[in-house]
Amino acid sequence: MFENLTEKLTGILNKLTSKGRLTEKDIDEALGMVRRSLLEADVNFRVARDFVAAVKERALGSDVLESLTPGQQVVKIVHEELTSLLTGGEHRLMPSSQPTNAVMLVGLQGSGKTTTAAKLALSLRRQDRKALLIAADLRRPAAIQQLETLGKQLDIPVYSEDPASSSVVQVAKNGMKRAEELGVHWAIVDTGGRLQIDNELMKELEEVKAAISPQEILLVVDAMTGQDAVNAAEGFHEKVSLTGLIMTKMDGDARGGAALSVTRVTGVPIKYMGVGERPDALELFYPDRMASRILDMGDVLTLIEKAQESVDENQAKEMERKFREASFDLEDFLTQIQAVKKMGSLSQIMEMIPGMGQMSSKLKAGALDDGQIERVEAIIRSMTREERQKPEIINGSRRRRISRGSGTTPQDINQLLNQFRQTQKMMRQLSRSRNPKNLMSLFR
Ligand SMILES: Nc1nc2c(ncn2[C@@H]2O[C@H](COP(=O)(O)OP(=O)(O)O)[C@@H](O)[C@H]2O)c(=O)[nH]1
Ligand SMILES: [Mg+2]
Repeated sequence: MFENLTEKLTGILNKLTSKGRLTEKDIDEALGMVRRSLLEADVNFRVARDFVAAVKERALGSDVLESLTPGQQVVKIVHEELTSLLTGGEHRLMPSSQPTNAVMLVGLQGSGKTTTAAKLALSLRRQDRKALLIAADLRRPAAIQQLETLGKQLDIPVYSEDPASSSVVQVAKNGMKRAEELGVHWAIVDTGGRLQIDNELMKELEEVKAAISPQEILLVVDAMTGQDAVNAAEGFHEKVSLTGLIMTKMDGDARGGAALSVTRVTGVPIKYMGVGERPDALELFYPDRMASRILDMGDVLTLIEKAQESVDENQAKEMERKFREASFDLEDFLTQIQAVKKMGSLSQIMEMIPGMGQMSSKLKAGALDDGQIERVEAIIRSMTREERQKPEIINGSRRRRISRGSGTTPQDINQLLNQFRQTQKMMRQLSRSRNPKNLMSLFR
């Protein structure tokens, strides 16, 4: 996600931080490039313009240029402004006093509503919130079946009716009744979509809305459609008053423009994002973490959460402690690699590790393949326990032994150790900050 944008922004900002002193002209030039990168990423031009203006005002208005680390101050401002760009109201599902609430998913055909309905139910179950899926897309008989299949796979109940003798409003109402009987916290209503916004569709959605008064109306938008996604969001919001957005297909080569513009344009917060086809490929949306990812400052918190889902809880707690204390060794690295394999796509995981975002685009370009991961695993396996815990003892002869044992070259081993040292350094800096959530401390 966002590889191109990340590469460009980090390039521009690294150049700034490498200079000791900055002039107004330096800032102007850098921000001009930032603006161009945003436009190339398909960010709405007004959003890009205002963003750059806000950064510039802050960068020139305060003592940034006089500070000892002007470049880093600018990075900090860019991070904060990106966070603010992505922030809009309540980013979590809104709780209510009722025991059973409805979330209605709306969107254009193919945006990912049905898939996301199932993902959302699964994600809620992981937080001990039960859900019922309601199949209220009667346009295509296959849609009901698709939801039923997903429900069966994930062991989540699905409410449906024979489309020949029912209506969307009926299904929604009866589905809510069933949800109350079952005592589930959330009824997730999957609705039909069209290729374009049309009156008939909007009327149908308004009727469902009136019939069940959903707590949440979430628009499911395909991030790959760029500015069209933003236009769709404006259209839906006008008709049915959205409470939030779910950006899907963020795993694809979406340039990022939609995600970066949509909240500023509509005022509606992104609540989740879809990052793959698998049922567990749905992530909560956190503006600050996303800003960190875009600037390749990593997203260690999401990484830890992912690990918690795939590693058992004690192991994850231990891992988190090690992250914080920076006592993470190669042994843990190996455990992590194995957990990562369970978590799914490696490139997604890498995006969350500080400084590794660039690696992830290489991975996608095929330069870093699963074979290389196997190699890393083989290298660590060929090390003694002591070497894994104290990699600094690995000297020339140990290096040769390890490379023979793992069928790799001493260069491969150096490379791995360098990477590992970098990661460790990041963690140490991270743990030194009072608030480990504050990744910006890495830059102070
Ligand atoms: N790669 C990827 N594919 C997705 C994601 N969400 C949905 N899809 C795919 O998009 C296609 C359309 O999804 P579907 O849920 O049927 O869309 P609907 O018409 O809005 O209900 C399916 O092939 C999904 O697997 C996502 O986050 N990432
Ligand atoms: Mg569907």
